[in-house]
Amino acid sequence: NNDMQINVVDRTAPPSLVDRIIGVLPFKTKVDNDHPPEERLRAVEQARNMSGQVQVVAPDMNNGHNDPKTGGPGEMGNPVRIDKDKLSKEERKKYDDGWQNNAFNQYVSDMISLRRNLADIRDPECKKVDFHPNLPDTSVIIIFHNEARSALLRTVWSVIDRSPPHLLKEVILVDDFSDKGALSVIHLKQALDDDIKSIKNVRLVRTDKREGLIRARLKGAVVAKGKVLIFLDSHCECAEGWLEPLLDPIARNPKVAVVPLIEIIDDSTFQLIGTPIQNIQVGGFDWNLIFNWHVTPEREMKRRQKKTDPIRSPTMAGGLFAIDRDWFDQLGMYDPGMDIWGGENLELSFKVWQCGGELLCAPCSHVGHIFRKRSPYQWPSNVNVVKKNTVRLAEVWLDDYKKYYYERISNNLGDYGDVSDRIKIRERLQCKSFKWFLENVYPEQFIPGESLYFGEIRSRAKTSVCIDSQELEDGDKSIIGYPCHGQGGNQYFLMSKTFEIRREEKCLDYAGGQGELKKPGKVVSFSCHSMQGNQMWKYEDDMLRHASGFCIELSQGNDKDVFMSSCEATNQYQKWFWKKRLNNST
Ligand code: LR7
Ligand code: MN
Repeated sequence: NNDMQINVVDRTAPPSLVDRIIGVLPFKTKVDNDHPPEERLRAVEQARNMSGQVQVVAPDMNNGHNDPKTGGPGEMGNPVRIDKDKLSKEERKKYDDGWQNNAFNQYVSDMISLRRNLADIRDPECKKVDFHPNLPDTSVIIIFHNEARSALLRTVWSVIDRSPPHLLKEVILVDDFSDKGALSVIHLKQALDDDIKSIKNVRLVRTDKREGLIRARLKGAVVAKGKVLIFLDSHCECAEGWLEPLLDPIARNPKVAVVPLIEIIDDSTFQLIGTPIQNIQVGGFDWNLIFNWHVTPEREMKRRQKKTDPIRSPTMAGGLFAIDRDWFDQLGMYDPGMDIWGGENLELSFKVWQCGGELLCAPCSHVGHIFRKRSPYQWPSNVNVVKKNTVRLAEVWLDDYKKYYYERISNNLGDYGDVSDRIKIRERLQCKSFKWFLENVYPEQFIPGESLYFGEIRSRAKTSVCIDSQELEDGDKSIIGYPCHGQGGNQYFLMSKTFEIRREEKCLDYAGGQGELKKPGKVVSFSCHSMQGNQMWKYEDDMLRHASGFCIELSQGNDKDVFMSSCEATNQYQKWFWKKRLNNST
């Protein structure tokens, strides 16, 4: 009795796909927009299982993308777009709660198959790589606190479905004391226990109290049996071929930590697109000791022979990496004095390099991660844990360079506990200095004390006016003239060795030089990209000359406008005082 059909429509797909008939369901259902997502999802799953005899029809099953081949929302990493205004009242509540609880679109996550297919996003060259014949086996450790069940299980399934079984010793889930709402301990425990019962080699351990991600990972590490440990966040998806490229460098040298190419899973649509191999970025950090990305330096591109060769990276983001278990152990694993979140990524990065290892990015290993715009879970209210963790790592690994961080927290270190055990590890392993690390691993790093000029930049024509990089309320990032206040902040600039005019991670940038040569443009304060170009300046004869040949000029008519114009050595409005650094002492 094939009297009814399931209609699956994708409103964003080209019309030719919309009415494509895949089959007819042998039962009476019409599933459309007004049905709850579970029902819609089930219908599609059914349709999928019956391929051949099943018809997929048309209503927009999730107001989203359905892959015409497989019928499921989000298949192949396609986006799922929800028009939330079209949801029923109850659905709308679920949708809003999902965002509220997770800081990502749980409603969409719940619609997508736990085992969705992803496109093979590897570079074709990756399929030709000969991996080491004896790759070590691995324990994959996934820690979570109040994670959405669908996101967590999709992480687990992506590991299981896309890892060669002989290389995957086990998956260890560490529940860091989940305690919230639908994920109450009991609920999640029961659900998860059921969820994983049938999955071979998945183990679940739980902390007895909220430990934070650092100690949660330690808990997983000590019970792990694999030769290599791989850590993942609980909202990831491993793509085709992700595992071998992470293990290969470790098979050749156990003293390396290897990170995959971290792909963005869109927090709203769950779209996952691959990064082209030539656009890989490596990790750095700023002097607030915050991890950041930057372009792979030219010297590193040249050092490698093939585009599939691992790339040296000064630091790692922290959540996704592989490391030899014994070596991780020798390195003292993580600092168990670090709480909740933060700092552990740089601590591990620095000690890997300083203690004789290497940190590599494997260009053929792609793992998606849901990047969130805020943290959805509870943080301690009485202590700044990120600062505490960061001071701990600065004390142990940064030598004199810790002063740059301390200046940025007003030398107020707070109570960071005892780090003497961690210092002993550094001594025992005879690790190299932070200076060595900066010179050899991260020579691009901006070092404030090695800047050429520093402090306020004061007009000579109007000596009470300084260049100021305050960001105006309308989002205008142009620099302006402003009464000199002597307080540093927006008026404190440094010229780096590479001729940037910097304020922390922002650089003076002028983009109008090429092309419209005659047109005076605004100078903006823009994220430093360390590629010189529009961020390269010269300070000579009191003039601030841009790489384009134009100079910074203060308006004669008012004290606020600052713009670029043709350099004239006689023009006082182009003359500025800036202090030269005489030695490396500040
Ligand atoms: O108390 C907690 N207990 C936990 O178990 C807090 C968190 N967690 C879990 C959490 O469920 C998640 O699985 O720890 C994992 C990481 O927490 P997130 O997802 O809130 O962190 P993040 O992705 O925002 O932050 C990045 O930096 C962190 C610094 O401590 C960790 O190293 C994260 O693992 C790391 N994530 C990544 O590197 C993914 C790529 C992001 C980038 C850049
Ligand atoms: Mn994360």
